[in-house]
Amino acid sequence: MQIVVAGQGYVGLPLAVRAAEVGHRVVGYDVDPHRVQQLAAGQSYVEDVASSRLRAVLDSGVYSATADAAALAGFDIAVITVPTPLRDGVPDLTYIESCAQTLGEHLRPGATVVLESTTYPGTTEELLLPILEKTSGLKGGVDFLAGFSPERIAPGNKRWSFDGTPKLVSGIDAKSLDTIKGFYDGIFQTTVPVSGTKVAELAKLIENTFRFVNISMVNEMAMLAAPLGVNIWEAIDAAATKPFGFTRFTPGPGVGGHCLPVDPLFLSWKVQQELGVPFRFVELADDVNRHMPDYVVRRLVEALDKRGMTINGSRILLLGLTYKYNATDLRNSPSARVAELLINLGAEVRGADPNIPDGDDTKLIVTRVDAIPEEITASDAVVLLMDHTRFDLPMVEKNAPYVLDCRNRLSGPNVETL
Ligand code: SAJ
Repeated sequence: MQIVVAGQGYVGLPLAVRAAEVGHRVVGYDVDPHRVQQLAAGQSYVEDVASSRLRAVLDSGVYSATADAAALAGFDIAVITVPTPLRDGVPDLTYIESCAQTLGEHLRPGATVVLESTTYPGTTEELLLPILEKTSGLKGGVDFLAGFSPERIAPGNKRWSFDGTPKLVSGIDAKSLDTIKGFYDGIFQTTVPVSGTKVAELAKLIENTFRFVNISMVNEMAMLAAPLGVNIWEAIDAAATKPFGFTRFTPGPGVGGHCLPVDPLFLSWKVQQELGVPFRFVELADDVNRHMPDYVVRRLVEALDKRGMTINGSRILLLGLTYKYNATDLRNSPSARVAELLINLGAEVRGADPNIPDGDDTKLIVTRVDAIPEEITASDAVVLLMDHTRFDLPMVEKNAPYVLDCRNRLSGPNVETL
């Protein structure tokens, strides 16, 4: 079939390439001409899509990348995989809206549109469908089909591959569900049909809200265990020996990324809008999460104080600036807030992270350095925020005058954990 995947980011590109590999003719549409240029040149920028795979589907003519909407004409199925950020706590669905406008202008009878972008329940039928109908003059469920299928991509996850992860599928009606399920059955090993688009929209938010709330809970436990003189890491590992009814999460400097700190707030925003009541678990988890950097800094101030030093004028080295272990992404990383708090207290803050793409240097508010012995020994304190495998942790442990270890990877008289 003729497939359009609108949005060629970490969600859209893997889907587009996989759909092409299983035999569809795929147009990867993205409004960013630089991205399109890279794709057309066979250069993948997504971790789980090797450039060799991209070049193979380009060379065989089953995939093409474009920023030209005219190339969307005649699609059988269009999948929307555009970002859905929060703007000051409010869901920003403008990317979905503009994408729907563009697709609506090329929508023809018998075609199908699937939304994959994470969003609050009701978006598919109350926002996407009306735009498609208005711009195409066609009727959803009559002239064209539509549905929602959330993405479950876990970049770098070796256990669950792109097509090995069960895929929720839904439709605005039975025919839409049947068609959408059929499309994804050709790509994913397992598809899970649900009764309606709102179920699929909410399921996705439940998945990440569960994760966010539980990580925030262990973060709060870390703050409570320390003054109680209990090693939170040992206590969690002990709890994890329970073979049922427990999911192991570990404390850290804060939950970052563009999923977990964002998705749950889509839900709490919608609940507040529609029902006029707060989603208390999310609000509390968000509050705990926002204050983790403050807790990290407080622990650092206390540690320096014990050594007769003040944070003002101290030289602090942050190790691991991206949002999670081995990630390259800086979005919503707790390191930014930790650095801001330290700078406001008069510290000289440097940061080391071998995973940050050179182009992203400009986003840093710290002086970027390498995690070399000279930097470690010259610091008054080191904070291990993310324990990337590319760090030489034994060297850090040996040379640092003091380390606040947010990942429980180091030991020694100069090391304290969260
Ligand atoms: N984090 C902790 N402690 C934990 C787990 C994570 O502090 O025990 C922190 C990380 O350092 C990071 C943040 O939480 O700052 C998010 O980490 P994550 O492992 O949840 O990774 P993400 O943000 O890439 O989440 C994505 C999600 N995938 C989708 O939404 C499709 C999430 O549902 C997945 O579970 C996760 O990937 C994954 O497992 O890789």
